[in-house]
Amino acid sequence: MKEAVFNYLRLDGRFPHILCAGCGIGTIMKAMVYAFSDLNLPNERICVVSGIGCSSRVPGYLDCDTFHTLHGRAIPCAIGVKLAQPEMKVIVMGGDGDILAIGLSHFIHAARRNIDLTCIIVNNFNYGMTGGQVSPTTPQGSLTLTTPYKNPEREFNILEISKAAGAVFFARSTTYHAQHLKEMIKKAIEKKGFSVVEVISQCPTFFGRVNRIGDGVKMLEYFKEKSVEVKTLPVASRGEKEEKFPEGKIVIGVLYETSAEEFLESYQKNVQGEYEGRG
Ligand SMILES: Cc1ncc(C[n+]2csc(CCOP(=O)(O)OP(=O)(O)O)c2C)c(N)n1
Ligand code: SF4
Repeated sequence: MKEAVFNYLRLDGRFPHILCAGCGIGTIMKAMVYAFSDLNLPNERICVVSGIGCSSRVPGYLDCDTFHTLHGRAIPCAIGVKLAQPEMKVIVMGGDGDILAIGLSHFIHAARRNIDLTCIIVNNFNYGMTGGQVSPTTPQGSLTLTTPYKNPEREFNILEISKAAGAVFFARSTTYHAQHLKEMIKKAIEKKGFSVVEVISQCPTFFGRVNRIGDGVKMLEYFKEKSVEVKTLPVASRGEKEEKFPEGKIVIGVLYETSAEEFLESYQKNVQGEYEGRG
């Protein structure tokens, strides 16, 4: 019998995929379709939107509504879909460059509005598709093909940006933790409001090789060794400033959760109130 997850994949000649051997993006796609399956989401109620980049190729393999749009523009397009079809589960999938460089202001404003979207950020610490340039999440001191003397800039803390902008949910996982990643994606999809999942993923072709971490397997071993689930940390130290990758630990799990009025709800309320006021 065909596994239920195959119902979410376009098997009509799309595969094999274009990703490099050992890339983490396929694992993230797999976790996503297993999350859809566990949540029993009908294909016609899912829309996955992406910009441009290796991570953004994922919607092309999915058998649901998909929207592969311009670099950095996935979030505004997803907002349009959600406003037109509020009953859809709308998921944005993109790279650290797509969402946090060219698309950053869209990310911040979507979080501020608290619109009901789930944003999956594939953090491979560089621009994979265009040849391994530095990105806003490249750790200070790491090598990329455009920072051959080590990146002098401090990297973004995606958790702090998300919180400050108004996101109501933030989880982090890695491609080593496939089950954990699936659970984080499920929680994010179920959360009403703007939810973010940061996935630490390997780009062996550029980041792993250039930083001498090694191939895909070596990078996964690295994630395994460096990660710690937030629930296992003493409560008092959970909110502390994290040690930073690559020297420090990668803290995974649900790192932030709160609730606030969702954009479509406040929008409906205001529009309705306005009409009632006039009547
Ligand atoms: C407006 C515009 N600027 C630049 C590009 C070139 N470009 C395509 S993908 C990309 C970066 C992709 O990096 P990231 O979002 O981190 O995704 P990854 O490939 O690492 O998954 C860039 C700069 C483009 N397509 N459009
Ligand atoms: S360049 Fe990097 S991110 Fe892109 S497919 Fe290859 S390994 Fe994956």
